[in-house]
Amino acid sequence: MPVPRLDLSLVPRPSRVSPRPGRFVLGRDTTVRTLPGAEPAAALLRTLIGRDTRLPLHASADGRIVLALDPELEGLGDEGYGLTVSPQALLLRAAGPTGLLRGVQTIRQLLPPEALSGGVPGTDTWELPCAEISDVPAYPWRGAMLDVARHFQPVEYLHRYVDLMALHKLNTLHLHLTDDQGWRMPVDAYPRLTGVGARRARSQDGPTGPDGARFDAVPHSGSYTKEELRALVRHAASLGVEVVPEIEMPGHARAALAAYPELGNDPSRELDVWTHWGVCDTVFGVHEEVFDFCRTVLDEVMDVFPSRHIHIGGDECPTTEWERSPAARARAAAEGLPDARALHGWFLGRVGAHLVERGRVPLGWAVTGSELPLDFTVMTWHEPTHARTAVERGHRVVAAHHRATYLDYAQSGDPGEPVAQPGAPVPLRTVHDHEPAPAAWPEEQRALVLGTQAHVWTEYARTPDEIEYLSYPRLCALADRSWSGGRGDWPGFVERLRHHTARLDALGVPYRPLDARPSPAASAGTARIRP
Ligand code: TNX
Repeated sequence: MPVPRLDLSLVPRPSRVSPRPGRFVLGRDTTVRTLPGAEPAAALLRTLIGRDTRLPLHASADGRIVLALDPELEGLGDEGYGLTVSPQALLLRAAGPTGLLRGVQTIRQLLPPEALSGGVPGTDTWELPCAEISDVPAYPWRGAMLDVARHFQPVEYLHRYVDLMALHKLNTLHLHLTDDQGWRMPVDAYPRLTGVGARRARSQDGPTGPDGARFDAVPHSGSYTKEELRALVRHAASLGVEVVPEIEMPGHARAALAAYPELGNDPSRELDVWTHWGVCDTVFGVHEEVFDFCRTVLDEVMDVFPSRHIHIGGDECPTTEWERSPAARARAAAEGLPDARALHGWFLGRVGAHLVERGRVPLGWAVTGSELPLDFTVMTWHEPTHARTAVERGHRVVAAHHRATYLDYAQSGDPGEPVAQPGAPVPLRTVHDHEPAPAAWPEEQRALVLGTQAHVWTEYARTPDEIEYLSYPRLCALADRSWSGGRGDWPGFVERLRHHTARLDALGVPYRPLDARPSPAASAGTARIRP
């Protein structure tokens, strides 16, 4: 077990840590004093740290653990907090309730790693090193996107995914709920979306080769209930994580078209839920019925997900079908658009306006966002320079270009990597080096960058273990950099991560080992997903 070094072992790294002499001893008689407004943090402390240490952590007016809201810490924003650990007391303060939730995760990381595996039977005292910590995140958006459309994941796993995110102070789970290959959220007004769209007959097996694609013979299906999704939202909120749903349009919509062919460009065409990976040509039509559909679906989505942002996709939408369709071309002309290609931005703008009317912020994938109204927050996924182009125009941006944030690519060039999307690897260091808003940019442009997020697309990652292997430790790197901002220092991160992996071990995360050899010469199997 590595010896924890306070200054090195917290992930993400706090803004300021000063080690102090002594230890705070947590035992059966340790109680918690909760000041008004700190109740959610007290509940989380009891759930997480009570479970970790198997201690009761009862409430009392003279508790040695003190949780308090403190307006004096307003300068630390919604998520900042101050933590003072002395031999006599542990004092956690923040201006708002979310800051306290972040501080609870820091307390957890100050415990010995073995506590995270549910405690050691018979152990009823735990020591925390004394310290003074003042901590504030660099970016308000620190997220992870999980694609549950390509491969459905059980809702229990989404709870665990959120738990692990929260340990790393990540605050946004973006759920990719629909795509060509599956629709996972029930919509009362359109029951066939999950009735038909949640099941595909088979799946492409491996990358498309010179002879085309190969397929397995295994049907794949799954969808959530609204109650499961609401419970996920509540669980995430208790950890200070917001769940942002995504409903893809106008492309990546084949599962919806399989359920409701009348929403397509050619209403008489029957389509299956797509079994290939890649970019599908079939897209929504542009007749009014389609917009009624999108608005109705999004109303139900907003009812389940209270998030400020609602993602409506927008990526990889071939316009060939519209260009060939007399009805779509006529619609483009009637709307005064230059051509059928311009229907893409027009479509998203109309649907986005519906969200804006309801007080939400539309979020879309974008190359640079030039086709989208400025009230869209854009996720620039393509080139690193595109985030800058988008903020120059005035968009708010989640800067997440694929060469640094797509965790479906392999973590190394080792042919023994057990799971990966074809393409060049995205190594741990590249993720850590990603700076959403470089210091050299003008301040007003940097202010428009909300942050960044990682993306776990799941064409090739089928199981929770595979998802977790792709996610860790790269999500630690993204969390570290997006919390610490320009203060990212790679050697320091690696050093802290060497200690942090003991926490991942305790939590049973099948992460890629740090010393797995990065070169193609490495023998297959150095980086195994444990069963
Ligand atoms: C691009 S760019 C996609 C996904 C794929 C992913 C594979 C974007 C938002 N979409 O549909 O799953 O690449 O890496």
